[in-house]
Amino acid sequence: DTWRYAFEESLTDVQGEYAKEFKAYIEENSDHSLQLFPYGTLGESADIMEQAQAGILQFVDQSPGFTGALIPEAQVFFIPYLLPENHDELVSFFRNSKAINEDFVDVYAEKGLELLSMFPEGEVVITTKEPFETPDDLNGVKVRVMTNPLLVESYKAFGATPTPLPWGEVYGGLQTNIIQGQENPMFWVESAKMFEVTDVITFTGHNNFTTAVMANKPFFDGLSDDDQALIRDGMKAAFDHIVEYQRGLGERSLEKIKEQKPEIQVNRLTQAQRQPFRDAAQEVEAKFIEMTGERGQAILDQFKADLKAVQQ
Ligand code: 6CS
Repeated sequence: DTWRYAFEESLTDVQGEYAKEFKAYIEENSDHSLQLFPYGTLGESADIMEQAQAGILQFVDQSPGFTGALIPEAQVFFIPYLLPENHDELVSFFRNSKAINEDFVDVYAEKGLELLSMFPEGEVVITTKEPFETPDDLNGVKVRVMTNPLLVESYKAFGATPTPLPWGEVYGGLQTNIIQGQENPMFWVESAKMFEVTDVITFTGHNNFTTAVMANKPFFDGLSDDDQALIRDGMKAAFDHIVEYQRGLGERSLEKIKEQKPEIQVNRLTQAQRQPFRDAAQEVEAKFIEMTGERGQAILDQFKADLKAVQQ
């Protein structure tokens, strides 16, 4: 039989590399085959999620950035300055976190989804048309964010005017100046040609891009123990691959951008310059609790405990 797996990026982006590794594992170790559907073949992120919930797709990669309305707790990934900047700590967090590997599994299950893996895609940078150093500089700047209520709150707290949009509207929106900025990891700024429509890349250190892979739950529950184990092992193999694949990826992507656009401006905010953005995190955390209540608080507490464990 053939299983269908859709994701939000192209085959050569991080989600595509992950999916290819998973496909290779499944096909080498079983008689099942996997059909991959990259971004653009089945619609936007919201569309592929619907198809996975309906069982038209067996697997879907959707980033929490688009899952916020469906699963409010998944917005925890958008509290700024929560995830570690250090790659090894970050990887260890994703591998060992109880919040991710147990608590979120229950939360996604309520929506008919078997959460199989969450993994980081790289440090988020903000690209804009004009440089900024302070929240004041962002006053009136329309920054596109994924369609996630907490991400909207973050950018309000950062002083900007957040504009939630599906991915397909971002390039054109920047080109026509409907928006003047966006945030994404560096590999995406390069591969999706964000550098063509924005002129300044700013490192604020406020987040790493998280994504999630899940299966349609009735499909997964109906599989034999062997097939379930096969899928879990394939996910582990893909996770191991993707975290190694990402070493130095941001730097390599920046070099490629500079080759194509030597005049690109790159600003790394100093720790002092980051402080007002860091201070905004408290406000965003309070909004998260407002939106998610006791369950959100419990996930956040577990999340922080898991972070502490890897940062010691
Ligand atoms: O910003 C976005 O919408 C997209 N960014 C990444 C890194 N992956 C997929 C997503 O659609």
